[in-house]
Amino acid sequence: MPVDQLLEQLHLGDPRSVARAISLVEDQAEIGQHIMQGLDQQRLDGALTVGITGPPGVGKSTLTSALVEQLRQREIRVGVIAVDPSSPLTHGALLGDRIRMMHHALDRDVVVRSMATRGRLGGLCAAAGATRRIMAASGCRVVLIETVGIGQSEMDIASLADITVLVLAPGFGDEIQAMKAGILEVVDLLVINKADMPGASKLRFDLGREAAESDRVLETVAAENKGIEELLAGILALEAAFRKDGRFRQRRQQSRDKETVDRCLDLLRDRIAGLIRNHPPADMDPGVAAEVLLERILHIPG
Ligand SMILES: Nc1nc2c(ncn2[C@@H]2O[C@H](COP(=O)(O)OP(=O)(O)O)[C@@H](O)[C@H]2O)c(=O)[nH]1
Ligand SMILES: [Mg+2]
Repeated sequence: MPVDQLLEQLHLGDPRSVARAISLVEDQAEIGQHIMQGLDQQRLDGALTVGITGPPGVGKSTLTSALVEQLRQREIRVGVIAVDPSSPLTHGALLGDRIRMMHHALDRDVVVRSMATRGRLGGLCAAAGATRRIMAASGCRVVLIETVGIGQSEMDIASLADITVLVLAPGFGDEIQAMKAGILEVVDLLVINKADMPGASKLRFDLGREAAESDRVLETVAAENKGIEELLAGILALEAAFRKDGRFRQRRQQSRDKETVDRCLDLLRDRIAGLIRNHPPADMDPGVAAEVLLERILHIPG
């Protein structure tokens, strides 16, 4: 299919064209760049990306699915990106996510994409960034990105998002001990899921006074759709506030810059590896070899 036609179908929301476009961009084909440049800028600006992160097992996928349900009730088209940073050997997690999204499988206004890190976080950020833009251009008003973990790398992926939601659950409080002070500085909303389980109020207490008193801490029972409407309302209220006070624009710029750096580093890594393969450095100290190579690479036109 010619790229113009693909773009036209994509902007009409055709699921297969969306999937095809994402694959072409992931393969870093030249056509991928044409696609990215042809995306409707207004739709990109208007769409909201929400990062949903937290330790495995707290209920992120269940919560994501419940949010999708809630959005669809409001007839809002939604994209979901499920990121699995584990090795390709544990595809079980990805599959689980897919199955949980199954009841949306026939809904053409729910666009789902899973991706694995393949050990390249920079590449992943770039891929997730491009994917959310394609989804947005296809008419998704909201794109949810589910990532596992609360480490720096997951926060990096989450930093792609306009709004970040950290999900915790009773029994998972230990994971955040190290960062509990100021946790609300890194995330926009904190969700205590599995509020039906004993320990939910203790978790809230453990998060400290700041968190306990904040209206940015919400409780949900994702498995029973409880608190989801309030969570969505909270997300949309934050979006409105951020758009008004300029933070939305500022974050978009930051995430674009970060994506650009990541993309550069990826390209550079490939090019350097190629150079070393073709012209193995003589018996040089790697530190010296790196200096020499970098000097050369920065002077060689692509
Ligand atoms: N009791 C209870 N269990 C839940 C809730 N939400 C999710 N779960 C269960 O927790 C387990 C992990 O959920 P999942 O969504 O896969 O977590 P993820 O690894 O964070 O994506 C599953 O067995 C869910 O059914 C909840 O609100 N309450
Ligand atoms: Mg999950």
